[in-house]
Amino acid sequence: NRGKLSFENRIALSKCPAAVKLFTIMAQKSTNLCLAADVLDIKKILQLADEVGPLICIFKIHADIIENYSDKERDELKNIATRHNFMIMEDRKLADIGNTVRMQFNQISKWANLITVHSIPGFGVLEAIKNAENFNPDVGVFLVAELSSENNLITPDYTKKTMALAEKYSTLVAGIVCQFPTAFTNPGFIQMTPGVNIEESIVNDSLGQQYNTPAKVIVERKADIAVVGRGIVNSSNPADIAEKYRQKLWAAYLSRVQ
Ligand code: BMP
Repeated sequence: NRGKLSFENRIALSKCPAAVKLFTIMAQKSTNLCLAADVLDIKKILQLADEVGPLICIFKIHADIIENYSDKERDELKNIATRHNFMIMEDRKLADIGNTVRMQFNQISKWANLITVHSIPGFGVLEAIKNAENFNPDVGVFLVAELSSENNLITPDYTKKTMALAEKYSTLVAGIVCQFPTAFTNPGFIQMTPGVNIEESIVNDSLGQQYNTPAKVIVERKADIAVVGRGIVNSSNPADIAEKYRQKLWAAYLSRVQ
């Protein structure tokens, strides 16, 4: 039962260096909160990273929505990540043939520690990344096995086959983006679950996103890391609300492992 094991005890069960680092950060900082910094303005992104940085394990971005994201800002974000000890995730959801993904992955690896990848193209996508000439073994993949959006096209069979790929490439795959504990059993993988809001009354947005509370995703759904975007970034005081999320998520984790 992977949900009962502590993050410390799962470090030795992972074959992926990025997962080892992430488990360690979570245990050291007492946080299983990933901030989805879906903001256009690079100044706001850097400010968020600095303010919320001490409270999170992952700072997740979509680099393609950021305006004026130059090398200078990439370096600045890296410096903030080092200072506050969090990992940078590019939520690119790579989904092309292996040869193309290899080139995309190499570029993104220059500044991100974790990169999301879709399993839809099949084994070639992970094979290409793993065998790239300049592959950086410290960079980890989060494979998307389920989505949070209503009526998405992923089937139970797709999730099962995604997990077979994750097992085959377990030195590269740090974790799984999914919604339900049934997606996988291996405690070496980290379950990351988006669609989280502290307000019980907020259950969806107008575009199919579905939300659950911190307690529900961590205890019932066995998420190790909860992804929170608008619940934090739309607030006038993101650091205050992020600390509320951190406390609730960490308390839910502690109640689960006991
Ligand atoms: P929000 O909390 O504002 O709904 O943001 C959720 C974040 O998680 C977004 O960055 C989105 O791209 C990501 N995400 C998701 O919502 N559902 C998934 O299944 C996978 C995701 O990466």
